[in-house]
Amino acid sequence: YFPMSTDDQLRFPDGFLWGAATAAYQIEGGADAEGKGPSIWDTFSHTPGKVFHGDNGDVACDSFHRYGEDIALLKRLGVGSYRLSLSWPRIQPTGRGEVNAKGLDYYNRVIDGLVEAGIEPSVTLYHWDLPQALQDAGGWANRDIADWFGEFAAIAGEAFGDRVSRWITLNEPWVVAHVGYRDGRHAPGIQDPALAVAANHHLLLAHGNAVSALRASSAAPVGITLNLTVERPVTPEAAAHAAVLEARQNGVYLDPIFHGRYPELLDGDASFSPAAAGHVRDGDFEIIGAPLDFLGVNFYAPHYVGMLHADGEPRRGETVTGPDTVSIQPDGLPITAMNWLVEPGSIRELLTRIVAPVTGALPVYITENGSSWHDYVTQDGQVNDLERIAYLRGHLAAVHGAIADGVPVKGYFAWSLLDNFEWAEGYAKRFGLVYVDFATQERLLKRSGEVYASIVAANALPKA
Ligand code: GBH
Repeated sequence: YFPMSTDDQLRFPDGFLWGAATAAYQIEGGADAEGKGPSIWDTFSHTPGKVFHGDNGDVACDSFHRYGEDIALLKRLGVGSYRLSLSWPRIQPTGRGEVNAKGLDYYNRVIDGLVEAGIEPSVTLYHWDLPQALQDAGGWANRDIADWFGEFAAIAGEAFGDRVSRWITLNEPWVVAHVGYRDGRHAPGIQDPALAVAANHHLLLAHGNAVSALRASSAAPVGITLNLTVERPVTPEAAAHAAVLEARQNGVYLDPIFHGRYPELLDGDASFSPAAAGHVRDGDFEIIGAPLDFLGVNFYAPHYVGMLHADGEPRRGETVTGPDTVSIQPDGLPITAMNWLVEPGSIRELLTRIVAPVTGALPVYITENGSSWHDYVTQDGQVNDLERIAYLRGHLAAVHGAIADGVPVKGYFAWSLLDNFEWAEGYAKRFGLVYVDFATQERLLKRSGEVYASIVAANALPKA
């Protein structure tokens, strides 16, 4: 417990790390600048019909050229850390062998700029932009990628390891495997459960190899970022279904990393368990279980799980998710522009019920949390994003609650610093604390950005 509240504010622990996050493909642009090779997101976004409005990341927020403005915005927010990711094909154009010195130069400029500004670089090695040449060799479905990724991690560790404050090997491996190879809504756009379950296992092996490679070249703490789900059953019979959904998303990553096995609940399910699908070889769990310094958690919204009515017809607010289950949007909860629920208590539930029992005393960082709304600039030149402010305050209060419960949450990174390329949604969905006019690349701090800056400065959340 810590001296955490007065009548009018919730104080965060001393040294709590405040941050903001982005990802390379979502902000950089410079798609073929200075020797960068193509990534699967270049290919996917240039394939008609894949991304809303035909948008792509060729220019994005042009951070390849405007990173200095981004750093100035981070200073205005007053954050202690910036979470950015490296574009693998900017550094290794074909993903193997040859290193593009100009790619390293770009990240050296960014990292040096951050350090000079007193902002700790928190660097994600992989946030979804795989070199296309590796996809052509099978991508995450090819077990060899564990070695390719280990080499890339070694290159990054040697180049930047002296100035990076913390490393994150992978961003959301569940999304990479499930959305990239099962649903196909993300690059590489494959719909094949067998490849998805293979990717799940190879992502974990790659993560383990990266941890070792980073340990050899950098003293900075190393972790992984998982997007964990909270599945809330609305009836007693739905509880078993909710547990399976959590095992398929949380257990398949938490259990191998922290317990050296895949979830028992999925035993025999070759469509979701890499063990059942026969991918596990001797020694794999030793690689996957390499000790970590922290766990990164991304969280946006909970899910409510109910049983499909006997007549097989979904009711209002229900979406059929299986032979006898539905996902429910309960009445009375706000819904973001992404159609995601707003229920701040769910992040506290995630941390106390799901994370802490697995990670114990290991430090936890919220590496992404945020929301998308229909932001616009008013005539007097402001973005009055009151919904984002409410979301931010609600979730920070809930994180504070989790800390009071004893969960060692050491920091919080808002998603995102900037409005940016929101994957399959293109530029239509804005998550930034900073508004970006994509026609002019002008950046404008939203009211949520001002509120975040005041929370960061106070290391406390006003209760009002
Ligand atoms: C993160 O992914 C990404 O790391 C980041 O790049 C991205 O910009 C950001 O989120 C915003 O999307 O079943 O309708 O409730 C988050 C991916 C979001 C995937 C929540 C599962 C559930 C949608 N996850 N989503 S729903």
